[in-house]
Amino acid sequence: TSIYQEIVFAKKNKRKLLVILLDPEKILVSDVALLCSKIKNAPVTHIFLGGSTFNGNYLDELIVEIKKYCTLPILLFPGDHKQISNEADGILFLSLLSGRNPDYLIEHQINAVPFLKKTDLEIIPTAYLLIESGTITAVERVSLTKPLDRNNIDYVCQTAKAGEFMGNKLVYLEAGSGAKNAIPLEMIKKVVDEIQIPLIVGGGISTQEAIEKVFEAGADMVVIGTAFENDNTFFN
Ligand code: 1GP
Repeated sequence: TSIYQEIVFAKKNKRKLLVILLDPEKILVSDVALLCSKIKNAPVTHIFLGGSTFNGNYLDELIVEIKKYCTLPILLFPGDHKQISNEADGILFLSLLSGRNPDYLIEHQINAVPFLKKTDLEIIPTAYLLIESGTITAVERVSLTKPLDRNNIDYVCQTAKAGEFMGNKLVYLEAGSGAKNAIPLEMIKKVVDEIQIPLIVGGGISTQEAIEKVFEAGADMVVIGTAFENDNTFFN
């Protein structure tokens, strides 16, 4: 079975999925063994690997090293086509539907094709929606796009639904790494009612209680980056 089928299966069975986002820029290959021992003690189901500014150096080596210690599925979460490695299991093929920069809607995706054709990665088309979070986050800075208004839930729902109609398999509501304000729970509930496909929520989620609330609101996958980066014992 594919990683995506397992995500859909988990959604159907209301089994919540917890993702650790690792930013390759912040990890040394020599740190991986220890890092993986911490991940093993945590109720984590998937690893996302990527960042807005990573140049792709050592990505293969890093993934090979992670796979020595950890059997969780690794999905690339790339900022651009330089962050593609056949050592991973799959890739979120993101389209930044909240923004109006054609580079992040289609140009990077086109440029990724020659690289993707050399891999057997599972490709999961994902509608990626950046939501305003009280601070300017890396996604906004790097993509040169404005996030969606966090108070205009109807428009966010419409965008998510458009993403589904376009054939995306996942919707990712992103507040941005280290966001001051995470995605509003009310927004998560409304988007879940609107779409049939699984929903990923991330950005600025920094406590166990917050994770629980996001799951209760209906998210299928929750992504934790900064909280685990700052404290490797976060889940213990
Ligand atoms: C960012 O959604 C992820 O792309 C995770 O954000 O670093 O704030 O947990 P945090």
